[in-house]
Amino acid sequence: MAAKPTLSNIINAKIYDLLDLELIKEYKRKLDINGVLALPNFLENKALKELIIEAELAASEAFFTNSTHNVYLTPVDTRFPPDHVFNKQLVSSKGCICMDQIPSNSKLKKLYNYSGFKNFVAKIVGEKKLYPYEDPLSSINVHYAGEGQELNWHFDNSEFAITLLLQSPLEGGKFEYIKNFRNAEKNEMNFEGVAELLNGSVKPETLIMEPGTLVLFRGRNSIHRVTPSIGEQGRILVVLAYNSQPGIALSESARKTFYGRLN
Ligand SMILES: O=C(O)CCC(=O)C(=O)O
Ligand SMILES: [Fe+2]
Repeated sequence: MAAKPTLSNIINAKIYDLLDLELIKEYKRKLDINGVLALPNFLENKALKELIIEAELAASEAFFTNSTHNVYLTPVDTRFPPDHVFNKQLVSSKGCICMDQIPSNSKLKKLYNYSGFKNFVAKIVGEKKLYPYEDPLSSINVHYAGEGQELNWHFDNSEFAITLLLQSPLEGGKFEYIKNFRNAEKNEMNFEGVAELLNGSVKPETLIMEPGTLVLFRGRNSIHRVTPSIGEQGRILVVLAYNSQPGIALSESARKTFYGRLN
């Protein structure tokens, strides 16, 4: 039997053995088939409670954006008419705090930097090694969605995303997605499908996740959104962002848009 990894005060070691290669193989298979892998109760319960308190303390420091974007997260393209689905503008609104606003002794930083966790994720997503972002902001973000705030339909730029849900709103705040809805590598944008989704004639799937769930998601070709939060309690979600190469910073324009600053 493989030795248990450390960090058992953060990761729920009763359920998750990060060194179990058979399990990792199964997770990889699930992620490849479904485009998404949800690992419930990944966070140890006390750590979850501590992280919620830590996130609530920092919430007043969050940078709130109300931005419009197309589903492809690209600028308007005048080769398409303004009412074309490529140029259709959607509104997203959420608050965000960055890596540099997270306390240095935070369990989020311990988890993010823990080689056992990085190796576990790397094997599941099929990368040799994972590296942090070069800029001081982008590696860990905490997202807040208060009453009425939402993250509208989009495809991610990054190939995979890792999130940890800390708190759900009483209603809403649901993660909806459709797997393999375009093919970015072949430059197939699926305008027809996207138009049908936006006019409501295609129904997405909903990913059920409880606080403490770790989600691995391939969002480049799977369109997704988070529905508006309803009720006084906001949604709090952590994004753990890695690169497959060292020395990569998030673009200045993206940092300006999402964080309101460059460093
Ligand atoms: O909040 C979520 O669950 C997903 C976040 C997301 O899609 C993103 O940051 O691109
Ligand atoms: Fe996304």
